[in-house]
Amino acid sequence: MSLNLTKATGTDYFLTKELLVALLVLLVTLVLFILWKKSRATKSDVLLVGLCDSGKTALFSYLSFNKPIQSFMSQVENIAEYKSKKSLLRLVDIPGHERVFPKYWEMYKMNCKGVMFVIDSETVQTNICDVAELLYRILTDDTIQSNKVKIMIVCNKQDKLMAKGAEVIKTLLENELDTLKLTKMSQLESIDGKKNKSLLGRKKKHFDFSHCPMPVEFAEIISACQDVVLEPVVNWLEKMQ
Ligand SMILES: Nc1nc2c(ncn2[C@@H]2O[C@H](COP(=O)(O)OP(=O)(O)O)[C@@H](O)[C@H]2O)c(=O)[nH]1
Ligand SMILES: [Mg+2]
Repeated sequence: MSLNLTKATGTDYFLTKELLVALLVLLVTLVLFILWKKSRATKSDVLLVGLCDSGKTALFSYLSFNKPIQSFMSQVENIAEYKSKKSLLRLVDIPGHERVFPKYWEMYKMNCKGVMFVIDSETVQTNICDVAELLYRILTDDTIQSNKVKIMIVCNKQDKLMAKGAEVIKTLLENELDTLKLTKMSQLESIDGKKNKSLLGRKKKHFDFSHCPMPVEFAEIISACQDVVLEPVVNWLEKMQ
């Protein structure tokens, strides 16, 4: 009798221990999930990046104040709140000058939810190397990739006579990014002698934006002159949560 009791108590003890472990695992998962949700929810910045003169400040001022603000050679960031239907965002216009860009990029990328990559559609073909180099840096950034930050390639200045459309710009960029990808891969290989994984897209395939781990969209806009057209960008911001 007393032996049976001991056995029963032992099994109970074992079951209770298992239950406790399961509860503990559940609790830790729950805490981690809440922390993860919270960290995603607190990311609220949408960064405007691009070469100088692409129209970042013009776009920033129309989105924030519905009118142009005086644009000097921006050396510091412009910040304003943006209320979308789903969330309160913060727009940050990052200076494009290569001397100051890295400092602001490092400062704001951690809290970033979306990137608007602004392009001057008129001069894009002549500046394709610089445009692609900057875009490559953003698309291959560890933080941007692991947080699956949404990217919008904003083809600005569509009112200009010689402006290229989004489809043409997409092809130009895919070709240039593919060349860059191969160059960077061979540079990495020559440094450590190993066959490296591609940092952008798929290793043996021509680069295509659909190979990126984050969603990349294109839009055509006009952010200065009489007929400002911002609808695609506004719709993209509205979807952000
Ligand atoms: N025609 C035209 N000019 C634009 C457009 N967007 C910006 N600009 C002009 O391009 C110049 C550079 O714009 P800015 O916003 O200062 O560029 P940022 O250096 O990227 O901030 C300014 O003279 C703007 O008025 C556009 O959509 N169409
Ligand atoms: Mg500016």
